[in-house]
Amino acid sequence: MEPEHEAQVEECSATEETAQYKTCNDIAFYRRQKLLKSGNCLFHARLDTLSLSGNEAKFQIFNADTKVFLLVEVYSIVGNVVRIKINELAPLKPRYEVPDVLVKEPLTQRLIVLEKDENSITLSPGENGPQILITAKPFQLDISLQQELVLSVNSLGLLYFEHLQPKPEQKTSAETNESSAAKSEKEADNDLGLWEEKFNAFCDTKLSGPTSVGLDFSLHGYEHVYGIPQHAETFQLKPTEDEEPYRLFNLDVFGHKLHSPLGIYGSVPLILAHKPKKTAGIFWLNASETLVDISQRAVAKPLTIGIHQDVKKVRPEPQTDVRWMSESGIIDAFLLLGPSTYDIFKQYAQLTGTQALPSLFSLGYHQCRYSYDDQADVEQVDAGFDEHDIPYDTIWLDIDHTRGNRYFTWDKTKFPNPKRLQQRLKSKKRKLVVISDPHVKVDEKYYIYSQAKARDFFVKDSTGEDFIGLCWPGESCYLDVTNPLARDWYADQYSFKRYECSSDVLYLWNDMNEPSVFKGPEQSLPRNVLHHGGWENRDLHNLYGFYQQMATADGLSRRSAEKERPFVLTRSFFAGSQRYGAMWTGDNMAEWGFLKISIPMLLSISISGISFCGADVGGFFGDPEPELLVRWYQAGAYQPFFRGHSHTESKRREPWLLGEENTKLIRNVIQERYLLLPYWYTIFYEAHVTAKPVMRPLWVEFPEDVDTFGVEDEYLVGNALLVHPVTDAEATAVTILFPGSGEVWYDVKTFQRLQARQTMTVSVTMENIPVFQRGGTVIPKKTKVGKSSGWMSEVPYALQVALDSKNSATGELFLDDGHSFAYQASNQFLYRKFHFHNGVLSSSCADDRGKYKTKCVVEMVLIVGMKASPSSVMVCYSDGTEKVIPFKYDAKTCVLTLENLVLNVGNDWKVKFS
Ligand code: NBV
Repeated sequence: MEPEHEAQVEECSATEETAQYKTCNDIAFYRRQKLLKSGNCLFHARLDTLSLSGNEAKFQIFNADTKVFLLVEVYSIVGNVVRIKINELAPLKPRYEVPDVLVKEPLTQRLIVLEKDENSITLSPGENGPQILITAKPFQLDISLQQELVLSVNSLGLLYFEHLQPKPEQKTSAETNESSAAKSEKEADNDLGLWEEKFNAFCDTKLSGPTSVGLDFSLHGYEHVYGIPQHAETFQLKPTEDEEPYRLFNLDVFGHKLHSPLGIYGSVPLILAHKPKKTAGIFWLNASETLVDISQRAVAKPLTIGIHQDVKKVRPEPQTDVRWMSESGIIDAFLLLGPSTYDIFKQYAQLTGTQALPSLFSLGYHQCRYSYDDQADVEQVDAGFDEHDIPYDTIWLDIDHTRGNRYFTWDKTKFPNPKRLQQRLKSKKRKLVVISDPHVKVDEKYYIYSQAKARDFFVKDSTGEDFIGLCWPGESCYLDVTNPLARDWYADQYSFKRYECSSDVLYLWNDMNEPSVFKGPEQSLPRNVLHHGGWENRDLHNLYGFYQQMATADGLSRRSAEKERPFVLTRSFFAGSQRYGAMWTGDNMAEWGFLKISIPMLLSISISGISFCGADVGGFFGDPEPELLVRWYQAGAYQPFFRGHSHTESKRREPWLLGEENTKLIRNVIQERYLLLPYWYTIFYEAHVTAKPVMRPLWVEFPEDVDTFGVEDEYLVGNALLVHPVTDAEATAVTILFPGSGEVWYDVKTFQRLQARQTMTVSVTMENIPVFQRGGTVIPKKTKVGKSSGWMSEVPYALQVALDSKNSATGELFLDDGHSFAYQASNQFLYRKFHFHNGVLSSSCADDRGKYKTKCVVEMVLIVGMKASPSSVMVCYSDGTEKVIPFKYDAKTCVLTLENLVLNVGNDWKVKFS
């Protein structure tokens, strides 16, 4: 489709700098909820209403004050998850229930009554399943697993539920002959923002009046809590008493500050609590603005639980109370009972899905800038990588590649031949990523606008007209991506036929999808704009970016008839976004503090299901000094999504612009990333099938080591690499915790062996950052780098075997074509296991469904930590033949090296060291 030529329309000159953001006291539902004090629960359960039918347990609870009945539904989901839903028994109209986030209706089990007395009933799906104790007066739930009380619901009595009411008649004060007392009562009402809420110049009128819900959860024995991204904050969540609560409300916060609980671009309402050996989680499925209060205390606990408590014997135990407060919707909470950390990841993934398997190219290095000037500029940058011998996979085009910020179009003065650009990139086995924002320029001549308008696919204002806001193109409408028909149409716009000059090497970037509206309340849509089904934005605000990325990813899959895997980067996200691609942390600054905080921010996102995450390398705003830029590349190379990006006013900073020495340092680390691509790809596959995060906090791998619980300056990549990026200027040393008692760690450069558990100060130079391989692991690598990941598909592998204290090691390699769905559709993959034990390294099949054929071979093997030289090394091939081969042994480093091997990756073979 060739859109008609249009006159250049003046673009929006608005900037984001004027936006103002709420603090909690500006939020009316927070003020209302905070009037409810703990220990004063007005809800009573009516146990006589309990019905158990199918796998569902239902009963009513009653608010003694408002006389409103609520319906509680309890489900036991297979695999130690309990779901609690609370809604009005008879709402005036339906309340919003979040669709599309759960992958499917969870598989439930039948609940039976285990015990019963006047004031309580215990339900359970069976002997080893969770037990749910329902107490009637006051209403409370206690959930235990394997005889241990994990969490309590409403034990602080903070259940809060504003039932829908008809709007009170508006009467003038003359009509009512209003007294001054009545007036001040009204003012107080206004202050509670029941039907109307003011913030600066904005007035939010509420279609349904007050609709807030809230509930408290007490996590027994837990004092370490994590999750609820996205905040530019520490990894471990802090108590919020006397502070602002953590806010989950997706906003484009221009120049966001460090260490703030203010919500930024995306949110995942999942909190994890960890104590030695055990992890628990709460997933609060609500897409409206949500505030989370955290408080911690020590409580005296009886030694056992349930009716067998021995109340005389007590012990102090830590407890974390988590209070969730949302603006609208229903209460729908999933209690993830673990008990192990990896069980929690599985339980959450069972609900919201796992990380989509990225195409191999997207794990390489991405070069981005807001914006490259024109086609020649892009071609020069591309050539620069070859000239400086730096591998990279994609170059990105920001908003200025379009005609007046009309997405899906090209500014032909700057990009006269986008097809040729893509062909050139393709010939170098590289890709192009272009931006596509959800705002649509109001312009009848712009086909995206006119078609979406004709189909009624825009978000409406409260009067039912298309909402018009300001964004990059000037006056803009916003696609209602919550409408399945709009998504379907939008996905189609990515087809090769419709998207002018697009080809199969063009991939996508969804930005500004909180969505961002210049001069809008908090730089976003007014909460009373209307979406599909008549829902207000307040009901589903946090889902907007999730839906845009879903539709974009769908469009990319469809354009290849579902054969090729999509790549879509999103700024805004929600629970489940992991199914659609990658996210990045948005507009950070070229400052050391932002480099440092990228680690806790990415850890929070990673444990919340989204493994494919990264932060702009170099910092988006400002100009990093060379040292900071180098350190950022060194950190970014060991983070899942690795992209250099900079603002339009920042100086150019392609990797070779800061002098020979810095170019070398950056080249080295990008090359290191490329050598490690087989490992990254394998751990992404693992995340895809088992839900284990790619970037892991130490406590996930060392769940019993309390000292790891607060660590947020180092982390693991997969289970094998311990990384401690340098995040301070002029650092000459960093202090590293080597976790795991009895564990062995090896410096990946020097092979120095370090015995854990210990904390050590390790000196650093500008050459590299501290990275250690865990003894007991095998890391698959490539032996050479190429211009891009595509150049490296035939390059032989190297196996880096690091021995543990028992002289053993294991590791995996996942391999397929790197880009299609054939691994799923026709088992075109290989999943191999490498095992070193009793002096034998073996290669075997880890999944016998895999049928992928490859000529690729393992050419090199490194055994790290081999204390003595063997006298001979022999290879046993899959056809039964054997051959003694040469080897090198370095007694100083204890490293044995085998070179020039020809061991097919797809075959079983053995190497014997004797
Ligand atoms: O599209 C321009 C930028 C983009 O480069 C950046 O990565 C986004 O986070 N975008 C925000 C718009 C506003 C930048 C000030």
